[in-house]
Amino acid sequence: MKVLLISANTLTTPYPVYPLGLDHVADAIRSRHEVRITDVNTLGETNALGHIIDGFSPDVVGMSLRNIDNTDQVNQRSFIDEYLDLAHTIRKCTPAPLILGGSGFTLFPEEMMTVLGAEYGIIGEGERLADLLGAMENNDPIIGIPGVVTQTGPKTIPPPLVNPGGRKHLRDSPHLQYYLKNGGMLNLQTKRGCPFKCIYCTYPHIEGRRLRLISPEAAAEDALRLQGAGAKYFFVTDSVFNSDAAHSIAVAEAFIQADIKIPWGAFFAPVDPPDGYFELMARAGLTHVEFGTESLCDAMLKSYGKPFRATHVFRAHKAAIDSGLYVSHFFLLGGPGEEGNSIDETLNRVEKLTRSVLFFFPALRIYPHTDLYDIAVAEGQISTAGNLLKPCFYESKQIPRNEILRRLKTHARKRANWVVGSGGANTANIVARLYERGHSGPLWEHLIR
Ligand code: B12
Repeated sequence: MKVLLISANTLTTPYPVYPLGLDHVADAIRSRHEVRITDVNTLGETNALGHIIDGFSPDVVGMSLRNIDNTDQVNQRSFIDEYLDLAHTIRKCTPAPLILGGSGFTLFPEEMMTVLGAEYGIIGEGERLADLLGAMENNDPIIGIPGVVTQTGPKTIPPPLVNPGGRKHLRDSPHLQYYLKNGGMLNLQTKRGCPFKCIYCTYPHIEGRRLRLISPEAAAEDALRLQGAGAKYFFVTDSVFNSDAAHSIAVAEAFIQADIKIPWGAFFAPVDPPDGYFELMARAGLTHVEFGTESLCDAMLKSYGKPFRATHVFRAHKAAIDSGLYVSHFFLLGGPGEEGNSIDETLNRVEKLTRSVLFFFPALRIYPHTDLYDIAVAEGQISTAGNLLKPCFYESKQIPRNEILRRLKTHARKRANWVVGSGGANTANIVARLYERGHSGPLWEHLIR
């Protein structure tokens, strides 16, 4: 079959993100089907998609829905209307069935099937498109294929694939060139899954709790592929890169062995690192450490279900800084139990995280399949009959959101390394201008004070 896969993501903050998921989907089906990937970021003229569809005549069209919104209560942005426009354009150009997938879709399959009126969707890993296409070709029953949903059938959450494997191809394409020109950043995955139990987080639902490791050699091969394609930087997209310290060490050693020369970054949990951990990472090319710290008040870390406490954060921070790495910390304020004192404790202790960038999100978005969802239902903040496609943010009973924001802004004043929210259109424009001038990578290191 001819399969057109479309990345629908137009968000360019904090920077344009290469649609890695579609490479994995394409890898899973390319031996039996003809696949083309198109990215809306590269569709300059109005009817460009029409021309692509006319020229290719796809038998099915897959739409990748990565972001539903920007999860930023301060500069809120939803992408549903854009997806609706895109789906209308596709429908005008071809009668081919529409198949939805992507992390955003996995969070809201029922809602997105209804809004976009697609024939099919795949919850979770899109490699299962191979099974759906096979059934379509053979006129076999669709209902019952793990992950595959239809308008009327059940929307059952599938078990994760046993062995996902790493990306195997990176074809030169207009969209690859777009990301190389706009920041030079590509990405790769070294494992799937997240074993942690953070109450607000969707990652275990999207990727499963059990870690499924990609071999360090395959990850290094993928990094070499990115390097060969001209990437100036890559991000390791694992939920938490050091959730399996031994595997992350083996990956770093494989990068050194493969002589990876480009810098990279990843998400880390600020837990006690093994001796020499960040030195090894730095030798393997790691330059940017993004710690999911969330709070510096132990009571809040406990409430969030985090697997570390503030003392661990300071030790992990020091280990990364001492290894010469750029360090950032992400904070989530206003969760269950947050009060004036816990906010002050976090904001005052943040000063100890020297030479870093601090990103603050002063509200937690409530997602289905999380403990925060159950807490919000029990507290009457949301109802199980409600629709969370339109973002709903948790409200602490002890401190109103505007008071959190006021305290945060008072502390953040004049500190260039304190960033509130993800930045709106203004940040996107600054980042775009820097990329035009030849800068590459995530760029937040320029804010370090
Ligand atoms: C890594 C990551 C980042 C990195 C990306 C770095 C980089 N250069 O790649 C950074 C930190 C930059 C980032 C930023 C943001 N992120 Co982010 N990110 C992730 C994360 C952890 C992994 C994404 C990933 O690459 N996975 C690996 C690939 C292989 O998987 P995948 O893309 O999901 O594809 C698989 C399936 O989804 C499916 N699939 C994908 N497409 C298709 C299409 C079809 C047709 C089919 C059938 C299947 C299919 O098959 C693929 C293979 O199995 C996810 C959470 C998660 N665990 O998934 C959040 C996530 C995607 N991010 C999210 C958000 C909100 C953001 C930001 C808006 C945050 C912000 N306010 O700044 C920005 C947006 C950036 C942008 N320009 O789009 C949300 C999106 C949900 C939502 N609320 O809309 C997620 C799901 C986290 C969450 N809160 O739940 N992110």
